[in-house]
Amino acid sequence: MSALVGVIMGSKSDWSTLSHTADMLDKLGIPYEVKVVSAHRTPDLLFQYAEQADGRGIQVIIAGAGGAAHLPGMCAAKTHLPVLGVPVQSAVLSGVDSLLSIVQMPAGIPVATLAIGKAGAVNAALLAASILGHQHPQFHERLKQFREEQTQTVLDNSDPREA
Ligand code: RP5
Repeated sequence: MSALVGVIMGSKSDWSTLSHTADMLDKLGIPYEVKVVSAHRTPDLLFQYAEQADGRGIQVIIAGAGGAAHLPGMCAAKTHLPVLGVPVQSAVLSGVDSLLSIVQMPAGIPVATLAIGKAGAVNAALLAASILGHQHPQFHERLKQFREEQTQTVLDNSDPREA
């Protein structure tokens, strides 16, 4: 199966965060592609990527960026595909800048905004599985299995004093 999820990020330096998205997509068996696409440094590439993604079979775009994080919003402006935004934890403002840059979209162009950093990166992959699962029921099954295992792990480790 060719890639269904496009994982893009503003810089190579975002990979330490977005690699958690990739790990979870791997775990769920969802085919994806990864690419550095910068809203500011490669704006023409961003437009081309967003315009062509649908035609290439991509069904969900996960876009991570930090600081003045315009990538998810500009991507959403150029595609009808669902765009999930992951705010990368920036060095100077701890990712609050990234979060506010991504979440405050004007009515009319939505970006589904996740939490700052690793939690958001992991959850973006899980949300992609939820979205894709209607057309590809195997991803709903894997998502269900992941949730059951997660629940069991918590139940099996309920004493916080145990290592
Ligand atoms: C943003 O600027 C990127 O998404 C990255 O989080 C941040 C810093 O980029 P680098 O200077 O590390 O390339 O565009």
